[in-house]
Amino acid sequence: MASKSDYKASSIQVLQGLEAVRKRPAMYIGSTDRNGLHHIFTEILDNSVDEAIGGYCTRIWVTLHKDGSLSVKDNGRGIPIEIHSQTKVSTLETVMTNLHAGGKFEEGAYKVSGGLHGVGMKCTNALSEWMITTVRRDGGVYQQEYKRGVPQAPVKKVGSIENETGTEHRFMPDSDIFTETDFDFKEIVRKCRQHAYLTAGLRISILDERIDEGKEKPIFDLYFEDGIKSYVLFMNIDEKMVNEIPFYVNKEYEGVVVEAAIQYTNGMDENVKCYTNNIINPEGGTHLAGFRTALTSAINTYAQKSDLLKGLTTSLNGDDVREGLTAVVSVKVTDPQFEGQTKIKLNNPEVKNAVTKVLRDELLTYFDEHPKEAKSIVDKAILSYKAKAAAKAARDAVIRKSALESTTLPGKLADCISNDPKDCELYIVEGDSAGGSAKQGRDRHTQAVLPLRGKIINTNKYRVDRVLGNNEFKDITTALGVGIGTSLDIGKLRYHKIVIMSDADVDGLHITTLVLTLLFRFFRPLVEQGYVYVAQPPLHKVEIGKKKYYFLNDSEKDAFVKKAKSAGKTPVANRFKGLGEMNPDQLWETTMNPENRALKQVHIEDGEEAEKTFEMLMGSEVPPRRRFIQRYAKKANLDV
Ligand code: 0RA
Repeated sequence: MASKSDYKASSIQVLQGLEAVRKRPAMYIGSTDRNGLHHIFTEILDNSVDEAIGGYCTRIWVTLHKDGSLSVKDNGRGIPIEIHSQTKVSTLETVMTNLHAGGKFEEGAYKVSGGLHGVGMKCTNALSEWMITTVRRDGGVYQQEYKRGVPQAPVKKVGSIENETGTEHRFMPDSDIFTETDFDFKEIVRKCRQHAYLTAGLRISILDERIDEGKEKPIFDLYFEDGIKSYVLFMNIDEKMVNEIPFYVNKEYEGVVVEAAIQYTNGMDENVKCYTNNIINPEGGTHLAGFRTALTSAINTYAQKSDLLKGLTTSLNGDDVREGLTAVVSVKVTDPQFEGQTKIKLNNPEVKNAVTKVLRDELLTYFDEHPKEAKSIVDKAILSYKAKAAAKAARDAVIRKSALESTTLPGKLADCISNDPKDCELYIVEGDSAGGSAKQGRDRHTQAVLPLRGKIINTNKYRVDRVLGNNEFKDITTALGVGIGTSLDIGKLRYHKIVIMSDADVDGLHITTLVLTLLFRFFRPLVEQGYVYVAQPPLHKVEIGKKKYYFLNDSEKDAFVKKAKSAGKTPVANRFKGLGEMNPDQLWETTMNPENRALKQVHIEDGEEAEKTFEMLMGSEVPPRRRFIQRYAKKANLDV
């Protein structure tokens, strides 16, 4: 037994540890909202799942009690209760209060705790108003009770039991800590379901006792005899299968346990989920890399050996073998390393090798033993290969035939005199009448004008061949002179300023967006390198006698009018309806003259944001687009 002074010394350590957790709970469990609340359940569940992964536990019971507490019970070995050599108190107390004790207990095999905020049972204990842990082992029932993490007495034996072992935790989340203390049954089921799929043979039962008397209490029994093989079948439940019999492997290689299940659908989508120690890695990592290498290599090897690649000029590539692929890759690693703060990508280099090795060998065996499935999988990949090759050939042919071949400048382009691109500007102008004004009003030496007559194509909505056939697209492409696609050469750009000029109303904004979308999709380097601008035509004209003043917005105009009136003048204000309303001189003065004009340079601050904005504006989803245009139309300001 521990001496009195030992017990005291350890209690001080416990208090210090608890204080840290209770003072800054978010640092340990992420947040103190609904997510944090469910996180302290996860910490407890994960420990029982670890016991199951180790092969010592087959059942877990989760109960949501009427009083608001939650319990997790397992039939594992039971947390050891004997006195810990370093801390001089029970091992149970040591792990529940996380006294810093190294050694045996810490050396668990494949710990789930490699995930985000893997902080252990101590945190759940510290953040619970009360917690009771019961251990059944060695013929006895042992118990310890805690309040806000503080043990109320040493572990004591409360009964005897034969032939039963396991651990049971029951805890009441502390309402001083959490903004919400009601557990969500669905969320609990979701977390348990994932573990059940990933731990073949483990049965997790969930009971909600909070339901009123007389009503049926929900019970959930999660059990998947075939683990991730069941998971893959479940993911494909509504699909047509290419290989009815899924591929499945579960093997250890140099300390890494590799488990994978694969089944192809006849669709196009790829759906691969990766896990490390039962934690999902949304961005994959070394296990995904190994998996892809093995899959491509094994399929090519088998296809070659079976003489299935006749007529193909190269081997099948990664894209080909991943079309229609549904797979789960789950690895167990003793010391998982993740990339970045969020730990969503696995980094252990040895895992790639292990996954490649195990999967390559086992896939080849599977192919040999299931020639029918193997041929279907290879045929599917070949189909993808051929479809891609055909699409590329067609695209190349169209590109060559259209934009790139025609070098004669479009007839409606009024080019400038200068040949030095640095000095030259191309005004892309909406509509014929505005185009006419711009042609007359411009500085012919440096300013070229391309009026757009027809409707400019929405390049986000149509396939490349349609876009390339569009006359307005061809005109812009030839005028720019840089070519497109892989042959785009920015050195050939004929104008260093490309200015989109359209009306400051909703239609004008729409046209501007269409042109920007086109430039963004087909001439992105021009946008990235700052060659693209949007002109800012004025909205208002104010005349005082013979003098004319122009304003970009309402507030500037109003202020001017007010001031002029207070000086006894009689200003006459007019709103421009469109560019076409201005005569050539006015257009030059207000919008094209480098001395007066306000040009807006188009920036890609964040490529992805820009892409999303274009998607939204130009994609086929109408309501968000309408909202965006309505919201921003007044500002007439598309600063991407
Ligand atoms: C380490 C060693 C042993 C049991 C456990 C951990 C254990 C921990 C938890 C947490 C929840 N349920 C658990 N079940 C088991 C025992 C080692 C032995 O008996 O030799």
